[in-house]
Amino acid sequence: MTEHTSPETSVASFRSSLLKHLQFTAGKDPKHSTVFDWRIALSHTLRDHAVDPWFASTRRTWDEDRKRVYYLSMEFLIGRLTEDLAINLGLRDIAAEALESLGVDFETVASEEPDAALGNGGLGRLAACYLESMATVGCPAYGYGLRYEHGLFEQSFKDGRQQENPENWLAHGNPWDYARPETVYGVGFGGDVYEENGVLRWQPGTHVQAQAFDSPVVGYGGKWANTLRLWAATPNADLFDLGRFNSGDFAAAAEPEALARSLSRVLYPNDTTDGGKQLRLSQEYFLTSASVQDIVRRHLVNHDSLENLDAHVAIQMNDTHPAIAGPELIRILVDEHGFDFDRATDLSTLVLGYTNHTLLPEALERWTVGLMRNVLPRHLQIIERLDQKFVELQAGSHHPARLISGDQVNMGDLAFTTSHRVNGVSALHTELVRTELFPAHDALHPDRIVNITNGITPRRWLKLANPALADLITKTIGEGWETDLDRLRELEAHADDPAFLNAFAQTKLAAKERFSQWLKEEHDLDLPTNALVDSQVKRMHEYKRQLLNILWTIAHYQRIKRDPNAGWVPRVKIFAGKAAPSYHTAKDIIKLINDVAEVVNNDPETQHLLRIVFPPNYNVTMAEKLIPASDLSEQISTAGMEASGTGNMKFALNGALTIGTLDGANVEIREHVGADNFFLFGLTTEEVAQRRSQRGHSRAAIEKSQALQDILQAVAEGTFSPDEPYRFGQLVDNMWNSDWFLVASDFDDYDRAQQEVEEAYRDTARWNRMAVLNIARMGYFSSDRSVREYMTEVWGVESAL
Ligand code: GL2
Repeated sequence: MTEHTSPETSVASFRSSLLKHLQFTAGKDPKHSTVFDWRIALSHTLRDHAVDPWFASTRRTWDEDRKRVYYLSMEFLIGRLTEDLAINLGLRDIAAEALESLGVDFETVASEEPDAALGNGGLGRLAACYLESMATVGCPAYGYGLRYEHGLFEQSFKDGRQQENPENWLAHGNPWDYARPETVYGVGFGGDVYEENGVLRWQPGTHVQAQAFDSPVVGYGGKWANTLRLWAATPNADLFDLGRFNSGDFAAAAEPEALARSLSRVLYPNDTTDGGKQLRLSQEYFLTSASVQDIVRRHLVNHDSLENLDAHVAIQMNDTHPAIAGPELIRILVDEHGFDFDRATDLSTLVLGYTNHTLLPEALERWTVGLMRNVLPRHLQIIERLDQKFVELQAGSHHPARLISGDQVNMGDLAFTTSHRVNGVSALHTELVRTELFPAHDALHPDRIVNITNGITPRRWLKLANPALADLITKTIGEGWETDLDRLRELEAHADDPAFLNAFAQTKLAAKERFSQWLKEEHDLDLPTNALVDSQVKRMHEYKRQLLNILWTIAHYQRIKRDPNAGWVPRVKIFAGKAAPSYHTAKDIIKLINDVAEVVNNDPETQHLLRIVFPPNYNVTMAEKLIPASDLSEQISTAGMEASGTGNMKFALNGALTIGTLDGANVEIREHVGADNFFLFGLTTEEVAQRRSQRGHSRAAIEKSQALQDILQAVAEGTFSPDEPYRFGQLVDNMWNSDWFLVASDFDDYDRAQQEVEEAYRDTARWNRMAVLNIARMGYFSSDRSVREYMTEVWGVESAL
């Protein structure tokens, strides 16, 4: 086995590799090198070190004919890789020293890397954490995704409103991946199905080529490495019409090429909603088909049949996006390898697993039968047959669940029927998946649904993001917590030690200063470091209730104005997050937050006690700076609506206390850290259902709350939008008359919990003790634990370590 790289690599040899790459890869001499050149040299030097463990792991998997996991995901929200890889290879300090000896600063170079933002939010970041954990625990695996030319749009604010600008992470190339021009598959679209000698044949109307790009994913300690294989749509050379080009029609000549490329051109910017667009379905099939073809080809390299596929292959569908994997695998088995339909279905089901990430009806993908027929006519036939089988299985039921209902193909139901395991992502969510989403399926297959609570990688989210805290932990309990996060429990013994609590407070201050400096440099924003930092950072969505937070902030502001000397705890309210470009209400809420910030931040009476900071373009890199600097984590979604959340875990692991509802993984976080160390408020899932069924619930709630009436009146009167007093009329109107997300119903209890926060924070020792207990008890939420559960409960794969 390849050893941890660090002992063998000296600063001197790292330095000479850097210089070699600077000269031969970047083509520069040190005297004339820019930060970009140094980044190219650094990333190539690090990548060189990844190759040995990568080859060794791949070779062992082949030699021992190990079962492999294939993680299919439309999103991998990776962020930057330089420091992550340096840490996992044990080269972080060596790289920094080598650069320093050349007069170059590691952080400056690492900060030059653009974020790989190939994802929208939690679902995509989870996939990235799981990749890193699979490599760390030695699970032989491939991540399969799309190599989008443009990741998630960049957000800016113009007059406080969100603007979307194209993201261009590949503009200067990607130093991490290897192009594999020999690994290409044709992916078919459209066309017809016809019969030939009693067998059905699909003759696609067009083909688009998928080309592989591979990056090594190295686990912590460098003992194992897996592959992230991203597909890019590459048009055949013959798609370019040279005749037309020569005759001067340049645009038309390039058109077929452009169309083919569109499959990996851009990430759809919708978080938990779906547009139902043909291009999106085509992207999903493009990813799935190329991956399944690749998996089948790899299996056949050293097995003579596909009969034993399930012994060697586990395919995980990250949400319904790759749900066409079932029909695709069945199609390949039946049409190309002569399998009987039922046997092909059984085998596919043994191979496939499906993770559900949301209950929101708008997120459960449905495609019209017409669209399916146009794009994937053979797959539609297969789905029709699966639907028949599904109805037969439910014999006796008057309203059987269907894969196709009316003119809609239900991808969630399809994913369920073609998987041997279906999992939710927190205990509460899994229960709701069982009872609300898939009760008919659950009755037929009571063992199929399992829970696997999400996790986060402690390497990126503690060691990399919070070096001061990570050092304190290592000094206190020694090394090893990075791969055995339960060891953080040992910190509990220090939770009453004033010296330790003080040392913890110093790490928090250091993180605040770091973030404050970054905010100044990047966004010219001021963050006081002597205040309680209260953060809500995530996608903008009504169910996440940023509105509840900003309305409370208005109440807090009004109270400070009324009584400025009441001993208020200075607070900074941080908001960050993007709204889907067509989600108008979410965009109005962004505008409201920015408008309130404008008034509050410019009020000399309150400035020293309350600030609102909303940096644009929240991404992984910002999260790495912001989360460690936070004292309070806002996890305030309407109960029953956030499947899990993972930001909640990152904050608690970094010693922020949570103010939250009994939703998603909040429930389990509270159980682990202890109810005394968590600020709970709000209706429960059952109460939410009850409340929604009461007519006039929002009006009744507002009429009961003087605070809420005052706030809504201020907003409605244009206190925060003097140039356009009725700007937020719709938001206010909706609060009185509908309020599906129960902002009004939960307001007073949230207010109460915020008062408790205020009181707890005044007692510094008590607060720090609570924070330390949070850190100490978060071991369960390591993504290593989640991945090991998938390995035993879903994939049937053993660690190679
Ligand atoms: C999400 C859920 O909304 C979120 O609660 C969960 O933590 C993540 C990961 O399981 O998945 N589902 C989803 O579609 N997105 C999410 O973040 N985008």
